[in-house]
Amino acid sequence: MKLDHAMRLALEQQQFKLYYQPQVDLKTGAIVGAEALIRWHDEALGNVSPAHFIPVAEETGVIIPIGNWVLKTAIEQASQWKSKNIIIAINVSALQFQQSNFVEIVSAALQAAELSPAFVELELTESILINDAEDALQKLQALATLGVKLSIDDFGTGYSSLNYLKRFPLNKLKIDRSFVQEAPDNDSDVAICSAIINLSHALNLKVIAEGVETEEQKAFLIDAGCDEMQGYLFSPAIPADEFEKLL
Ligand code: G
Ligand code: G
Ligand code: MN
Ligand code: NA
Repeated sequence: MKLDHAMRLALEQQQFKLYYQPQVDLKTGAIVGAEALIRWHDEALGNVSPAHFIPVAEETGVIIPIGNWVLKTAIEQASQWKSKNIIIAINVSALQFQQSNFVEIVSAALQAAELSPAFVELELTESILINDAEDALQKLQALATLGVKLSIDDFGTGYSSLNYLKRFPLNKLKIDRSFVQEAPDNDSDVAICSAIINLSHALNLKVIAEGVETEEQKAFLIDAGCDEMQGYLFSPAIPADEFEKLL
């Protein structure tokens, strides 16, 4: 497969980059976190969107070396930002999480970068939690014991089962941007966002809204008690040196 080969080459030739999108505390306005998002500029293909190549990487398995590169690179960056008190959120694919030594890979990257696990949050998808729940539980407990934070990405869009909210040692839910997009005009979206916020707090979880693009959405989320937001209203994902200027 052509794209698969291009991705392997891109890894070898260090063509992937990580950008960082700020996560902002809605009470204080402070930047409290950054989601690492992969970017790829290929000479022949131009900018290739992760929405395009990540699913292919998941199909072919090349997500494993790519995902491990993302982990290592984001953790090295987090180590440089230690004094800034921000948490780096890292996306984890199901296949990557299923590696039998996934916990050791995370732990080794933290040790190599001399970084406290408390600065790292892993963004899990609902599919990670439903595939082999016993294995997932074991790994998540080990990660939580290590001190890494755990969040559910795109909450509410996957094969949701509320069962895992009580079984797994989670820290945060990320409200999928599809529920934020039409708030506060769409009554169903308002109800869904409010319900996720209340559910999170009742379970002692933090909650962040993704894809916040307007002042109206932000005002609604503050009013509904949401803890954090992420979205173009504040900033898109940007290179590390630009992110530093925001801190
Ligand atoms: O950054 P956004 O631009 O276009 O990302 C598109 C999709 O790719 C999102 O679903 C996002 O979660 C995913 N994605 C971006 N970076 C990474 C990454 O480093 N690892 C994984 N597994 N997914 C990523
Ligand atoms: O699936 P995940 O939540 O990891 O995906 C993050 C994706 O959302 C990336 O593609 C990122 O570029 C995109 N994104 C971030 N902020 C916004 C926003 O305010 N609006 C929209 N439409 N997309 C956003
Ligand atoms: Mn994400
Ligand atoms: Na999302």
